[in-house]
Amino acid sequence: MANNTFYITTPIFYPNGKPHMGHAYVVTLADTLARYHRLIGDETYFLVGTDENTEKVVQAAKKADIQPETFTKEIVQSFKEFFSALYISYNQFIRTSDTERHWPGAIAVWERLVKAGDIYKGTYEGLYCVGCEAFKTEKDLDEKGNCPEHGEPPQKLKEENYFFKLSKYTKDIRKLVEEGAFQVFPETRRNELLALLDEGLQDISFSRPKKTIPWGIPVPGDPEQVIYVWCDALTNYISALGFGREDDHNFKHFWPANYHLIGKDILRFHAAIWPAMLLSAKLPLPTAVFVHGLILSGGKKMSKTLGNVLDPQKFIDEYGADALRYYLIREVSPLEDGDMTEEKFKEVYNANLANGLGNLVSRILTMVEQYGVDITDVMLDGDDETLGGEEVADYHKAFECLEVNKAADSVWSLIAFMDSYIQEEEPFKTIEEDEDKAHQDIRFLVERLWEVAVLLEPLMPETSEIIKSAIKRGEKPETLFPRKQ
Ligand code: ME8
Repeated sequence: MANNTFYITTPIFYPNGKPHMGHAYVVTLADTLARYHRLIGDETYFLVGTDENTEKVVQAAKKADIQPETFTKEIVQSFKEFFSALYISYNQFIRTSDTERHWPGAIAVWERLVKAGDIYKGTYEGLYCVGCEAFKTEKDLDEKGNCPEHGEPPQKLKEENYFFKLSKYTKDIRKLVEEGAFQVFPETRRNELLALLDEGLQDISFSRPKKTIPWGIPVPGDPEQVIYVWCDALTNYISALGFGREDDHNFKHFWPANYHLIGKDILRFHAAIWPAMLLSAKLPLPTAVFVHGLILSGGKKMSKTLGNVLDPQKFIDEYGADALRYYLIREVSPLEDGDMTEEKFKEVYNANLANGLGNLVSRILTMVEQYGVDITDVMLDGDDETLGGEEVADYHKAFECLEVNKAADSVWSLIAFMDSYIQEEEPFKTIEEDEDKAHQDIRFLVERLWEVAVLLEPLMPETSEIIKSAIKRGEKPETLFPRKQ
């Protein structure tokens, strides 16, 4: 029987600075889901990338006094190194500056919109926030007339642009959302979208003058205009699969996506503009958009002014990538905003990793070594009939609802069960008077430990490997937490 396909994407990030904790969060969440789907046998494709043809990037390069090409190349390299340090198992890293892989798809979509009669020329007179890379209206601003997100006044623009007939698709999108053919999770975000659709969508500017974004994708037939950042960026999800190119096998195979993972800041783009573009282009819509919460620090948005910005690389260097992954996955619910401080991080690191999982692994394998327990015939396939059955079922259920924090909870329930098993059965004592029973108990614990390692693979891939190889050797790992001495 053919396996299911599973296609998951993250937002493509602006390469105007180094990766921050929010980037670490969404790629870890997506990676955990991708690894889980590989674990259950789905043919999985996981896409990440960078959003480069933007004014924001042009400005940052100018400030650094480097050509945008060189500037982005360096930042992209740092993103790739960061993803690799965090064990992000992406299948492709798409760059929107890639003229071979991305541009044909973006141009092909534009041409389809034109063919549908949905692109027209007009004059845009209004406001633009470079921070958001988005057009604004007065009601989007705070009382001082600033963008609430970036604290700066937007630019005043008067430009001749091409417009997209977004208004035409309000009803169709609403119907698809209500029927469940296009899903938006969680419920709060779905309601937010429905409220937006109730107001009715306005036509939007879909191109910018070339003089503003000198290196964007030229509008077919009008070299003075470039395709507007969002029309360009959103198409990455299909251009990366080969849409618009001769080799479109992956597009045919993996599209529509199962999930676009996004933050709530870009809901309108993904849940209104993108589906409208796909309807206009007569292409299938993604099955679902999943909107995760934001990571706050000490209850506040991270900002340089508040001095509460947490650098993900620092956590990887000090505690190891799996410890950071653990925090982001278990201590933050993907459905709500979550909080992170170094203090809280250290607390759960000590309680659940060093003294929790680390201690348990060490205790069990020390007994194996000390008492010469034969674990070669212990079933090590991880899916045998077990007392952990209930936890395993909960784990799968949690993943189906994308509640990765609950999946981690069920692994830690299994860990707690094993701790209490050792406490109750006391194999370290019974070894004196009933060696057989002690060996049997320890073998049972090793079986469960293997199960824990299998279940941990999507969440903490390195830890999973270390535990498995320690079991295979029958020796406790040299170091689990901390990884670095
Ligand atoms: O918006 N907590 O790129 P971007 C959790 N290029 N996640 C956060 C976060 C936080 N505090 N801050 C950011 C863009 N994120 C566009 C996207 S897609 C076609 C184009 C995550 O570099 C969250 O997923 O600003 C958010 O949507 C994304 O980073 C924005 O990244």
